[in-house]
Amino acid sequence: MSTGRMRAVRMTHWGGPPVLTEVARPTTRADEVLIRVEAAGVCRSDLHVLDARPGALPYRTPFTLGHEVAGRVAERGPGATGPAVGERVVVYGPWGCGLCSRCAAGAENYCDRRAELDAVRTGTGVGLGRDGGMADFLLVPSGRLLVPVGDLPAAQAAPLSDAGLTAYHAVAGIRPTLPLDGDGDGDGDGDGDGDGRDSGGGGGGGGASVAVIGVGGLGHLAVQILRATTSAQVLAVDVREEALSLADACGAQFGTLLRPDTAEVLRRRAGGGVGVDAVLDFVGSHSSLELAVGALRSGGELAVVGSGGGELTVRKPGALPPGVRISLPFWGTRPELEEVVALARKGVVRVETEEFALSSAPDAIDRLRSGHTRGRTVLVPD
Ligand code: FEH
Ligand code: ZN
Ligand code: ZN
Repeated sequence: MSTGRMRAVRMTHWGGPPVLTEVARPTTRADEVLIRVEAAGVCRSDLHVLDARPGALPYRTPFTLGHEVAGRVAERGPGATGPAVGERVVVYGPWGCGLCSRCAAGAENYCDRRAELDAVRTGTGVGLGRDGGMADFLLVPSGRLLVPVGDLPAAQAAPLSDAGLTAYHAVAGIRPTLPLDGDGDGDGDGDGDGDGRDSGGGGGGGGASVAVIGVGGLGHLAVQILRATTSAQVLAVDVREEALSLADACGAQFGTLLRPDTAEVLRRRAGGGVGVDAVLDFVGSHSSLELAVGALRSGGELAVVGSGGGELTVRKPGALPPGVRISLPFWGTRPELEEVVALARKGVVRVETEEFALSSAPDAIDRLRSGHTRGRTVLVPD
C-alpha cells in the first residue's frame, strides 16, 4: 500500500459484491479525527445493505463498509477535541446531526433530524452511507464520536460499538421490568456472593425471567449483560445446538432449541406457567415473534431487535397478552457505549469472535451469510 493510499472494502454499486480495493487515505480538517483501524466487525446489517435494491436505502454509492470499528487515533484536525493522537478508541457509529436535543444527549441513534439527513443521503453513520472502517484508516467527523478503550484488545472492543451497544440498549429498555443485580457484585445473580452462580437453585434472584431469542453476535452479549446488570433468570432459545452451548458459556440458566412447544416450555421454566417477564428477540422473524407472544406474561416487555421481517398485529382485543409493551430499539447511545466498554474492561462482558484478515473480507462476509459463524465476525488489517 503506497503512502497516501489505503485498502477499503467498498459497496461500489447496489446489488454488487463487496469489493476490496485501494482508495486515497483521508486527511483531517477542522474537527475531524483519523483512526488507524485495528478491528472492524461484520454485521448482518452489512448483508442487508449489500442486498438492498437501488433506492431502498438513503445512501449514495460508492462507500466503504464497516460500522463496528476500533483503532488508534492517528491524526487530529486543528479543531478536533476528544482522545489524543495514539489513544485507542472505539467509534460510536450512529452519526446524527450533532445539534438536536437527542444528539446533544448522546442519543444520535434517535437523531430528530434523521429524515432530513436521509433526504440528502448523508447516511445513517459509519459504514452506512458514510465511509466506514473495513479499511486501514477511518475518518471520523468529530472526536465526540470516540470512546477510549484503554488496553482492551481491538477485536474485543470493535464489536462493543454495534453488537454490544445494541444488546446493551435493548436490555436497558426492558430493565425497569427486571430486578437489578441489587447486591452490586455485578455477577447478575442477586445473591451477593460474587460467584456468578445463583444460590437460589436456578430460579435467578428476584424471580424475573427474560427469554433471549437468537444467541448470535448480539444475543450472546445480551445474555452476559443481563447476567451482569440484572438478577433475572436468562432463558436462551436458538435453532442451533452450538448457539445454546454459547448461551450456557455466557451464563444463561436455561437453553432450548426452538420447537412447537417452546412457548409453553419457557412459561413453565419462568415459574408457575405465568410467562416470562420480558423477551429480547434478536431474530425478529414470524416464528420468533410468535414464540415471544406465546411466552410473554401479561404486562411483559417485548424488544424486537432483529430485522427478520416478521410482523405482529397490535389490536384490542387481540392475540397479545394484556399490558404488553413492545419496543423496536435501534443501536444505542454514546453514554451506553461507555457503559458497555466499562463492563468489558472489567471482564464482565467478553465477545466471542471469529477473526479474519481484512484482505479476506469478502470471504468473511460470505461466511456470515452462510449462518455458520460463532459469535461476532471481526476483520483485522493484515
Ligand atoms: C444499522 C443500520 C440499519 C439497520 C440496523 C443497523 C444495525 O446493525 C446497527 O446496530
Ligand atoms: Zn450492525
Ligand atoms: Zn440530531
